[in-house]
Formats: sequence, C-alpha cells, structure tokens
Amino acid sequence: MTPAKIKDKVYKGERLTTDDALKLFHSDDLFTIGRLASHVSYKRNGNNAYFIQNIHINPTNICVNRCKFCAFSRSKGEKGAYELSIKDIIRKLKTQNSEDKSPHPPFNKGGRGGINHASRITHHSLSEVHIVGGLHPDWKFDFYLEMLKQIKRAFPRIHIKAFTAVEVDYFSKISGLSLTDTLKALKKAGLDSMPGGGAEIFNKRIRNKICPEKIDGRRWLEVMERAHRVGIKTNATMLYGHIEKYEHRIEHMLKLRELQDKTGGFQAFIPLAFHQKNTRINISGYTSGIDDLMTISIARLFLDNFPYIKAYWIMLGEKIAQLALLFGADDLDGTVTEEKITHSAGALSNMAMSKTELINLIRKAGKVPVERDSFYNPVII
Ligand code: V47
Ligand code: SF4
Repeated sequence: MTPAKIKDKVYKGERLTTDDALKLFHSDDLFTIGRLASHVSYKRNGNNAYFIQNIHINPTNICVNRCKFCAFSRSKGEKGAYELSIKDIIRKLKTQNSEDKSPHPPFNKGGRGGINHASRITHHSLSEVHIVGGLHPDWKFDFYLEMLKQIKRAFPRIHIKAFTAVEVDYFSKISGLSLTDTLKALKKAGLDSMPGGGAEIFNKRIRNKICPEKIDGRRWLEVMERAHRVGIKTNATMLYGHIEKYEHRIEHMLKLRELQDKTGGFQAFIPLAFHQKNTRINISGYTSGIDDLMTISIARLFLDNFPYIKAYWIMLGEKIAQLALLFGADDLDGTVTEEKITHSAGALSNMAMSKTELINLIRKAGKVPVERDSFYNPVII
C-alpha cells in the first residue's frame, strides 16, 4: 500500500523526502504510485508527450576508461575499435537530413521489442544531433571544436547536443583549460546543449565497482553546474538495475534535485535501464517492467523541480516506454537512428523509429504527441 501521508503530500504539491521515496520503492502498489506520478506530470505538461526528430552519432568507441558496464567501448587497436572523421559525421547527417516525403506505412506491431520496421526508416528533417563517444587517447580538443564548427557550418538549423560531463572533464584535462573555459570554447564552436550521460550512480562504493576509472559523482555535478552557469542546458541520467540498491538511486536523485534547486539548468531526467550483455557486470537478465515503471514514477514524484521525465524507448523497449507515459513520463526521446551504446549490450528495441510510429505509439497511450525542439518548444509543421 502507498502510505496516505505520501498521497496527501503529492496532492498538496509538497516535496517528498528520501524516506518517502524509499517507502515508495518498497511498496507493491505500482498503480497508485503511477497514478500519483501521472497527476504530477499532468499538472506540469498536461496530456502532452514529447518527441524529437534526432540522430545519435558516436564519433569513436575507443575509450581510456573502459567502464565495466559498457559493452560499446574498445581499447585502441582492439578488434571492433573505430574512429569517424568529421567528413564521416557530416555524411551521416546529410543522409538523414532530407525531408521525408514518402507516405508513411501503417502502425504495425512487431516482435518482442514492439515494432519491427528497420526497413521502413525513411529520411527525415533532423532537429537535433546527439553526439557522445569514448575518451580517445590521442584526439586533441581542437578536433572536437572543429567537429562542432563544421557541423554548424553545414547544418546551421540543427541543434547540437553533445558531450557528456565525463567528456567535458576529459577535454579540460587534455586542453589544460579550466572547466569554464572549456565549456565556453565548446559553446562558441557551436555546442547548444549537453546530454545527461556519464552520471551512472553517484554513490562512491557502487561507482568504484562499475566504473572505477570514471570521474566521481562530485565532479560530474561540478561540470554540470559550470555548464548551467555558462548558459548551457543539460539533461541528467541514472543507470539503474545493476548492483545498486534503492537507497543509491534515491541518493543519486537527491543530489540532482539539490543541484537543480541551485541552477535550474536541467531539462530532462532519464533513468537508464542497465543492459548486461557483453559487459563485465555479473548479473543476469534485464530490469523488470515493474522496476522500470516504478523508477520512472518515483523519479517524477521525487524530482519535483525537473520539467521533464524521459522514457528512453531504446533502453526500455517500445512497449514499456509507451506504458511509462501513463506512469509519469512525458517524453520518449526521438527517432534516434543508429543507436550503438545500448545495442552493444543486448538492447531488444529497434535502432530507430519513424516519426509516424512515435506518434502512433503516443496516441495509443491516450496522450497528445508533440514534436518538440531541443528546448521543448513545439515544432510547428
Ligand atoms: O552514459 C552505457 C549508459 C549512457 C550501458 O541526455 C548503458 O537526452 C545501459 O546518456 N546498459 C549514454 N546503459 C546514453 C545517454 C543518453 C541517452 C539518450 C538520451 C540522453 C539525453 C542521454 O548510456 C552512458 C551510460 O550511462 N550506458 N552502457 C549499458 N550496458
Ligand atoms: Fe568510455 Fe563512456 Fe563507455 Fe565508460 S561508458 S567506457 S566513459 S564510452
């Protein structure tokens, strides 16, 4: 049962404590928690469910960190390691960024992940490019600046959401610049906002077990604070469903809530469901649908100062992401196209979804599909 005291607090708009959040995680009353989260989501964003036309590009999988949960990364020289040139990146963007004029095929339920349509992905008008990659041992900071400049020159209307706090910290180390100057240089070169990756789980003991080489939680938060202070909006993520406990998830969300109180610079919170395949984390299976929906709902209730909660369909699978819209989520991310990080770790979802499919998925959940830009302004078509 969900304690009546927590229900009252939610309806009165009062902030939940960490104890409240823990009680919710231990409750078996998913429907009530989902209904409460839906109420909060409705108060913020009405019946809207947002999506964006975007593409993910991972310039390299070569990474000096080699986090244990990461199936995407390789060491330099290892089989499967790759590097994209700036020309390769521009080419990828060109192929995706043409108006889709073909008639859309009807919504069609596919296999386990949901909708099988790999052959039906058509070109679209891109609104955002999401760029994240490994920490390359040899690439210079100038290369990344040049990447941003050339993308902006070729596609002035595409929003560049790029580089996690982990990458930005690395750029500051390889360039010898302060964090603030690194961020200012990225912004000047064309960076428009930052994704929320690299947060994983802030708890020191757990973090040391799953990604011992990665910057610690305090540094991640510091990079984000500086980014917000120089006017760069960011997202925030949390990797769950590995070896962490509910307490660690709550501790993680508390730190995010505290920073958001200070800066207001976060847009969406994105819980990322851990995928185990090809990783060095010794657990089996996927997160359960119940845990995914509980985590989304509790995030919506606890993170009262985050405008959006994103159900990233790539990691949740199309069907759970659709359900998440009834459990407090109001954003599905987007068309994505060519997702590598989760698919290296055994994701069962497709690599991309067309705009029509996203719209159908949202409508069938009884929500209003709103195509958005990167700052959540509706895109008028
Ligand atoms: O930082 C890596 C996670 C993140 C695995 O900000 C894994 O809009 C699950 O941050 N199982 C990258 N997760 C993805 C990311 C993201 C995605 C979509 C939208 C946004 C946004 C951000 O993926 C990494 C890491 O936390 N990750 N390996 C894995 N095996
Ligand atoms: Fe490198 Fe990021 Fe993978 Fe860690 S999660 S190994 S930092 S690419």
